[in-house]
Amino acid sequence: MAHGAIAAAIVREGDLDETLFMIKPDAVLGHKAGAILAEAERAGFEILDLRLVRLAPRDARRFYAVHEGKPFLDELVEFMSSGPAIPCRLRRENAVQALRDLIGATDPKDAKPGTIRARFAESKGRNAVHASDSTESARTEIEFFFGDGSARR
Ligand code: IDP
Ligand code: MG
Repeated sequence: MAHGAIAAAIVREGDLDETLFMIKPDAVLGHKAGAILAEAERAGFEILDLRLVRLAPRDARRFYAVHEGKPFLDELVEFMSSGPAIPCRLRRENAVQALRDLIGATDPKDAKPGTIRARFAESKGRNAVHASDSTESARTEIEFFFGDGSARR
């Protein structure tokens, strides 16, 4: 490989980052997981890891610890532990922002047409998917599901 090509490959590699995506129980039980993953792949995300989990309420509360004290937290914990979910470790250029753009606003009524939540979410609570909101939370959330001492069971 010519020197310039190696340098270009290193730069490209450096532009890639990771984010945590999760298909929530409403979408898994609604048989939408395959279609949703296809959307992510179509948008250029590479699946680095993926698993199917049934979150215990305790683990759902730990995952959403930043929402401690919010009025919707109990409902969210109950929903997230009500059925299977599929956390996925995804990689792409500008992964965190690109995935947030792809999923759309929290409430499907506000989500842009064509986004995953506009297409697949039932409501603001049962909204089909989760995506990390920053590089820092991506790191923590990937660790939560795929690191040592993760919620793996
Ligand atoms: P996000 O998932 O778009 O980042 P957050 O505000 O971080 O939205 O909220 C986390 C999750 O909590 C949402 O995806 C949704 O499932 C749930 N949630 C947020 N706000 C409400 C609400 O007002 N009612 C019911 N559930 C909510
Ligand atoms: Mg959030």
